[in-house]
Amino acid sequence: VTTEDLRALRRLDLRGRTLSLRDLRDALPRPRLDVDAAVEVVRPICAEVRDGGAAAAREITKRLDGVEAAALRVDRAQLDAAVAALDADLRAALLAAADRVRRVHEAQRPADVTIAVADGLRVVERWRPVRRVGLYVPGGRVAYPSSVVMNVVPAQVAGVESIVVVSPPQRATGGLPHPAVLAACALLGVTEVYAVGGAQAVALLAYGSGAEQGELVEPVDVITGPGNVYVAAAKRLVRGLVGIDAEAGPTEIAILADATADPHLIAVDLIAQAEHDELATCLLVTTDPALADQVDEWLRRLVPVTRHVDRVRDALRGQGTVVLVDSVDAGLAVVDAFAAEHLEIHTTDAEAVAARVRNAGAIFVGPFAPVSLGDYLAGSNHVLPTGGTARHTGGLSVFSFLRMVHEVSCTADALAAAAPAIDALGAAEELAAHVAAVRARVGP
Ligand code: HSO
Ligand code: ZN
Repeated sequence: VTTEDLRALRRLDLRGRTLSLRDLRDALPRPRLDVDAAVEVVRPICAEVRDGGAAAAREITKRLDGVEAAALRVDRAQLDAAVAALDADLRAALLAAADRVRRVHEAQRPADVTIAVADGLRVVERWRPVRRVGLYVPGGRVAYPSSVVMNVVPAQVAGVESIVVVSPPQRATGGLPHPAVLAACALLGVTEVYAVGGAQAVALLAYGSGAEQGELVEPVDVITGPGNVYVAAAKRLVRGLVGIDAEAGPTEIAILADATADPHLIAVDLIAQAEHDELATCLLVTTDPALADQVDEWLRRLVPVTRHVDRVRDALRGQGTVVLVDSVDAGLAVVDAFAAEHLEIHTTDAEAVAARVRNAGAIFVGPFAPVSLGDYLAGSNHVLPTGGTARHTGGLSVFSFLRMVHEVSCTADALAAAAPAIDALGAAEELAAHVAAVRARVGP
């Protein structure tokens, strides 16, 4: 790798220009992921698992991934062995991360609310957890025990009774999922783990499997967790039958910076996100062209010596962009249009600027709150909306595992008081039996 291999980041100069929201979105980088095409690929796979259960999921894994799981279910001794083999510092770090994530997510747990709507008529809003959740944990090139924490802890805090993890078997570990993933599961008290990945794992979670199909796996109510395009496609396919968190796309960072920002810190944070994926998007939005030049310079210096240089270079070349704007206000319009998974604010009065952001998965304020802190140890969740979906969706939280249920109670008098209005509404909709159901109780 030579320094020539990294040219300056692509520049988009919006100074003195006002683009429509549509044109602005089109001008910003975003890798195309064809989930629709992948849905057609995974459709027969999911059907096979629906009909053939666990045995089919195993057979597909052997056929497509070329790995044979020793057994579909990881047994207790294997989980214990993974914990025993875990490096002591990593163990302590995982527990520290889980503790912080638990503290933040416990504060999210909503209280039930009782509303006295009228004399004798009461509505209680109750938050109920779903019963069973399936968590997909990717394997292969990336195995993230931190993501086990980010998915499992909020489900536990929400009160989910049954949590199951699926993760692809690795050839290197004799057909078991990644050992750090197994250890993280066991540390958090998750003991139902299956060595299966890909679309077949998502289908297995959604449809379940009968004991006569090789293994009894009860279907889940919600599936969460990131995965590749086939996992995303399988989630899209089973959505409705089960709830899904989101289709996790390639990761993104946007940094909003003015002339007070430190170009070195911006460069290291862009590289940190780019090391996840050659499809990662790194965006710098700045009022200062000189800062952009300095960031370029740091990138030229740092990229060639970074661990995952190929991936980082591909991501920066493919999607890396600097947007030049006239003011922080104009920059805010750009970051809102982009709706990044992660947004860092490196400006004067960063907190006030952060408060004005409308669209972002998570916001990191000032020079000492890098995304890497949020990935591991801020207590915030790192499962965040990508691909612009931050415009309408938040990150994973206890609410991903809760539903609100209205509970209605009413006295005879309160029903009688409501009856005339129900008569009128029922008449307008020509639903005489609705009216009769009330009148049967309170008389004419
Ligand atoms: N930045 C990733 C999460 C992650 N980072 C896991 C390290 N491990 C997507 O938010
Ligand atoms: Zn990360």
